[in-house]
Amino acid sequence: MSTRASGSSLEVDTIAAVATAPGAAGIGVVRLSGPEALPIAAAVSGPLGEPRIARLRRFRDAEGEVIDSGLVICFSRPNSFTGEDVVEFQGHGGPVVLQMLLGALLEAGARLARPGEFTERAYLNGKMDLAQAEAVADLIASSSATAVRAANRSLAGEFSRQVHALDEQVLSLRVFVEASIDFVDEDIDVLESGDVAGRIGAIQQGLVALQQASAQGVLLRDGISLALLGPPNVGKSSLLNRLAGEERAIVTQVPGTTRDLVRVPVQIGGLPVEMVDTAGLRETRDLVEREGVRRALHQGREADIVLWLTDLTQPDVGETTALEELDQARVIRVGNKLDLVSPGADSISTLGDVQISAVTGAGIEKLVSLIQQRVGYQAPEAAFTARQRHLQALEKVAGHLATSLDLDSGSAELIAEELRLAHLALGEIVGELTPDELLGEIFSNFCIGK
Ligand SMILES: Nc1nc2c(ncn2[C@@H]2O[C@H](COP(=O)(O)OP(=O)(O)OP(=O)(O)O)[C@@H](O)[C@H]2O)c(=O)[nH]1
Ligand SMILES: [Mg+2]
Repeated sequence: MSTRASGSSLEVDTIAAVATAPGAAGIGVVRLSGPEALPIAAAVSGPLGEPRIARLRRFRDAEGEVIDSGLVICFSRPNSFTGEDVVEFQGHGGPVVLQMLLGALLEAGARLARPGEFTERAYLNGKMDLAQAEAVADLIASSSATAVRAANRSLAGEFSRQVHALDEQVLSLRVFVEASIDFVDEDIDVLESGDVAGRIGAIQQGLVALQQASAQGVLLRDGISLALLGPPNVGKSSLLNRLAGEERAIVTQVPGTTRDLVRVPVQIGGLPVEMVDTAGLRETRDLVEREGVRRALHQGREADIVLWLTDLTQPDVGETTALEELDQARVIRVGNKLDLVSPGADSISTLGDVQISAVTGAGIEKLVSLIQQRVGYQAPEAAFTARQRHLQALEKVAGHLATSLDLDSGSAELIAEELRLAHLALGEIVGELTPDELLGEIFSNFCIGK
């Protein structure tokens, strides 16, 4: 589907950037796109040959000195990523060599690309819609295999298709309601006639399904933050290590071992999680530990989920003021050291939401599924990635549909207006009606070279 932002005009500069990550690597890619891409490339590499055929060439600077040798491939418009003439140089992946190659292209007439500018051009040239362009960035930033698969589905247009399907329903209803404006006399109820209310209800149902799927997509893209909190020595660092699958934090029998925050990215059933281990909470005169406790409390307030640990063999140790101050919807109480408790000890079963042993691994699966439940993650099979921005737009749509049903029934004009606004909000997602400022903000969050 070809889409184009209203009001945005295509720039005609030819842009260039290093497309591969900084650092030393076997191969590095420099990308060039725009109307002068072919002559500029030829100035550096000599004749390019036919499109899509890789050629081995020497890359030279303006003085004719060899910078590198490697492959050059050109793509003629519109059959390229951006829809413009594109040339890719595959040279040796050293940071200096790539900068020198880039410098030669700039000297030959290209301009350094802004962050996300290649993808922005792909969008402006109708190669992909806005939700797909965002999926390019999300694919690159994916931190779990599930997130990669989901981003690929968005990139292939799965999310956009569902948005369009909903939009078509809104539009056809809007056409019907607008047509009735001219004919309806005062006594006829527009909501009743043609089952407008019923059709709005059906759209609402589809919308709720899309909102739920998108919320999963946002979880997959953004992940969650999870803080481990509790008194000293209860096994917070041991649990961090167990969930990370490696020894990331120091564990000793000395209370007050952890002082700094220890952050470890993990994934739990495909859900990206940033786990943060913290200092055990207690009153202390030690300056360093006090700062650790302050940071721990701060982290507890910031995190999406707090695992509050206690030692099942000493359930009454440790103060609970900090626990009570937390939003309980975000807290999961975890009783640890289950292996030290003799089976059948009565008080145990009621301690916390889940009992585990960080040492033996008992109860960890139950803990993991509690975490997923608490954030509403369902390890979706055919998920797509989505962004907070998309959720907000869908929320707007829901608001307009609800208002249209609330309106003084019979007012076709007002219903039509709400449907028009719902259509605009859906258009924002795929970028058909997205304001330029928003576009600028979206693409500026990409890296240079994307
Ligand atoms: N038997 C048993 N010992 C555990 C378990 N979890 C932790 N421990 C032990 O308890 C002690 C403290 O563990 P840590 O993981 O360092 O505890 P912490 O909560 O991070 O402690 P601080 O960093 O001091 O706040 C260590 O000796 C661990 O081996 C468990 O599930 N079972
Ligand atoms: Mg610790």
